[in-house]
Amino acid sequence: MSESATEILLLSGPNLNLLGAREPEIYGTETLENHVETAKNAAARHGLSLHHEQSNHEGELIEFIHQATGKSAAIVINAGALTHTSWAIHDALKSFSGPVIEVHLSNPGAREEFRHLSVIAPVADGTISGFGNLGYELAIEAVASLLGRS
Ligand code: CA2
Repeated sequence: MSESATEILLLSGPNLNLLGAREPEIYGTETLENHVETAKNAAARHGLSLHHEQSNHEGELIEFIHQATGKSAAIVINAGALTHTSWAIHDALKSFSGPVIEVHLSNPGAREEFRHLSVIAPVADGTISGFGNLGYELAIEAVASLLGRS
């Protein structure tokens, strides 16, 4: 990554494109577009830009992570249910040299047992969970701080 990179890559995993339409009692009524807008506005306050990609395919998410090297200063990721299973995303994130922040709308630790394990957490600088839309803003604040831009 060039020292001057100011772009944050926001990655959204499987089913997050359905937000707003189903399960509002767990994930709220806001759409993924709303969360991206929140993150973009927070990034702009720190002179950072934000590029968003959503995919329902594990391999595609891995390609986006590979492409971030040399281009993005940091990655914010909500990997959806792949959070709990994808060692391939774990490995891809491990090879990215900038800050990585894991974000979740809900608090997986307070939900079903299978959501208690995150295989992303060991390769993230930190995790923000349970705050819905606010979590996206907090994740960008964390990135700005880690990049020395707060
Ligand atoms: O809380 C989060 O942000 C999650 O990453 C959301 C994932 C879930 O599998 C994780 O355990 C926690 C689910 C993605 C959204 O799934 C939807 C399914 C139906 C309707 C709307 C969203």
